[in-house]
Amino acid sequence: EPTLKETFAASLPHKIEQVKALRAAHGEDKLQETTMNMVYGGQRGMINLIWEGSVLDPEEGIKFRGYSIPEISEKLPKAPNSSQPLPEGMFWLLLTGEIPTAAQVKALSAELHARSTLPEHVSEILAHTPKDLHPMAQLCLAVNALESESSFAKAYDRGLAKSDYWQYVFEDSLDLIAKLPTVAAIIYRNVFHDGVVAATDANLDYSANFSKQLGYNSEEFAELMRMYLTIHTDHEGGNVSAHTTHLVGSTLSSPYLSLAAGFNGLAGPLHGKANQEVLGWLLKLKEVIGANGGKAEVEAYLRETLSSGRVVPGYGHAVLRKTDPRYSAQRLFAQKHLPDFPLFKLVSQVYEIAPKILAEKQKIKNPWPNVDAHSGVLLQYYGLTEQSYYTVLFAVSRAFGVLPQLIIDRAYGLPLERPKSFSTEKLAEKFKFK
Ligand code: FAM
Repeated sequence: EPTLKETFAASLPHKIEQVKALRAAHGEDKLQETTMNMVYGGQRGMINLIWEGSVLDPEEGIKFRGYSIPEISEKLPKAPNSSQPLPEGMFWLLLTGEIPTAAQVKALSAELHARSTLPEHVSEILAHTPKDLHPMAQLCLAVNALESESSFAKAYDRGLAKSDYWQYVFEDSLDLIAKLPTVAAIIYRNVFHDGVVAATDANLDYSANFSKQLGYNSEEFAELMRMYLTIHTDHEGGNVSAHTTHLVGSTLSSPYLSLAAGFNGLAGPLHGKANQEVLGWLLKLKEVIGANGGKAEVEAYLRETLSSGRVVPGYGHAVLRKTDPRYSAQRLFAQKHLPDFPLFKLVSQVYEIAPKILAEKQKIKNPWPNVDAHSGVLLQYYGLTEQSYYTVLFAVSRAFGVLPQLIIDRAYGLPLERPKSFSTEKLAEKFKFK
């Protein structure tokens, strides 16, 4: 059976032709009208990126190459005795648009395992990093330091034809995904435990090995990781981590530097750090309402958050207009594995109450929960209680979603990204506004 690289390479000529033909037929047609509010409003709703892996429907949620989350859970290959999809298969799907066979995914897992060794200087940097430096800042340092391994940067320096860029970006992407769990586990074990990272096993899948490296050996935790790493991969191109990786990559910075830039964006509380914020917010809620808290207390706590000018973390979305299917997937997991866990019950209680309260505020466009409203509670159940670490797990998964597009960007020969900006003065002049 063909490897991932062979499968992608075989599909490429047709894809490139398709793009060419589409542009020849409609290249000068208008896509939409843009308004000044879009420019001042963080470009909401403005179509300005190509992203092949997924498209987000405001009502239906994310579709990965046309497949919904329940569909990928059913169709993607699984580890023995597992009911969760393997993120390795998700990477294959996002890059090629095809569902891989079980044997293809097994071979990819083995290839990632073979590429997972870290250069010594990266472990050394992490060993000398202060423990109170946020784990996401440590991750960004380490991924930048991995630049030493970039085959793309080296080949580019030697002189590389544009048509060959993608092959090196592919190699770097696989290396990066392979090395990230070890980097992430070192950070976790250094900051919160004894600094010792368990050895991996070439026969295990990526998530099972990552779980072991973090120090969690149960099969159920590996199941959680398989789901977690699959559903956090990709969410269209416009979110900050995806957009940033793509933008920086357009300068022909290596995949290492591009992904590190994306991770810097993921670290923000309105993006990936919302999962940490949610946990803090929930634990505070638990403390405030005590053992006998009911609906009225949860409602009061929500109103207090809003009236103090803060956001309710884990709720709302820039594009989605209903419950995030990534939230629903995690809820199903919780209903199966931890139905009686008090923090899960609290999450469910907030789900019953928060949308109504948020909907009262007309400015909030989406009162429903997003992916981050649920993930922390699942980790808490299995003992991974260190909230400041949560975004690092998100980041490991996000690499599986943004690197396929980086490979595609170079394979399509997409140019340097350089939108046009205006000053307020210039805009006023355009509308003859005084
Ligand atoms: N709580 C309170 N206010 C909220 C809110 C929430 N959960 N969601 C939106 N708003 C406010 C928002 O702050 C804005 O207020 P101002 O006009 O005063 O600035 C107003 O409602 C309109 O915002 P919007 O158009 O509904 O949403 P945006 O597209 O501007 O922002 C989010 C989207 C996700 C940044 C926003 O909903 C939010 O801050 N949510 C809480 C943080 C969070 O959960 N982020 C994670 C998002 C997740 F999907 C991810 O990236 N991992």
